[in-house]
Amino acid sequence: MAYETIIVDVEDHICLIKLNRPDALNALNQQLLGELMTALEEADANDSVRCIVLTGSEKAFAAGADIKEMSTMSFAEVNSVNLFADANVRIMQIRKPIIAAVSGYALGGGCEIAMACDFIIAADNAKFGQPEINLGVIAGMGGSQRLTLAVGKSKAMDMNLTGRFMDAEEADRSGLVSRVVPAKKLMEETMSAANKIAEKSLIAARTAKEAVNRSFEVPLTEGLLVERRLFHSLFATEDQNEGMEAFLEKREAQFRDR
Ligand code: CO8
Repeated sequence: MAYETIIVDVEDHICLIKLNRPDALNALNQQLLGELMTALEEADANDSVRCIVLTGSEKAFAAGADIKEMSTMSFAEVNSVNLFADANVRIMQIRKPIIAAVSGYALGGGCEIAMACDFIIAADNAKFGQPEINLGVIAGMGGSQRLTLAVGKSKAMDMNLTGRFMDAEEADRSGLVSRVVPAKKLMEETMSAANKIAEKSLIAARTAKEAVNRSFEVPLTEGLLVERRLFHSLFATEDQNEGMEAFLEKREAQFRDR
């Protein structure tokens, strides 16, 4: 499919999706969100893709929902714009691993989309924020929920109430991102992480993702039971056999996603 607001490139089992509205700092309008959802769902269905990377430009991952597009909407209109509400639910339904590579601003909906990915690798110039309060509204795509789960109540309240930005160092310290790398090395480091994931058994990678995500939804005892059952289920795969045999034979495993 031909996209106008994103650039999609599939190479060596990695699907790289680049948000591409440079004049608006990658603000998320309906078109971009629609194209992003289609690209993610296509990557999930594409057998040659084993990991997805979502990124923006050096200046902005995404500076939030498109304020120009949103500003004149009535309650009825904003209430009926399913793409806003659905976007991060649909991202959660993608079963392949997704890494967000964040450089520059990840604000409002931009921060929320990054948080809906499986983990965030931040450039040292990254800035995260939920500044919706400055516009007379609040976060609407997970910024009051996922941010609180990631960094705890005090910092989430601070960011949602004052609208202040969190820099990369604070985001790292607070657990919002998995690591911080020099801005110039962001894509190299992210693609290296994506390649590592792409080398694993896709069945195991999907299952690991499913198990971690369950921890947000269910109590610990239930989550541990789910994890145990998922662990058991992997013993029905050829990849488990191959992974363990390869270890014992001191060679690289050749996973076949079976
Ligand atoms: N929407 C539309 N256009 C934007 C946005 C945005 N979110 N952010 C930046 N732009 C545009 C600017 O208007 C400007 O365009 P132009 O050149 O035509 O005037 C261009 O991008 C460059 O921006 P600036 O000149 O402002 O660049 P600066 O470097 O001076 O500042 C900032 C960068 C700090 C990122 C600044 O642009 C800014 O504060 N942007 C807005 C950030 C924000 O408030 N984000 C939250 C938006 S609301 C939201 O995300 C809610 C999501 C939930 C919806 C769920 C509904 C169910």
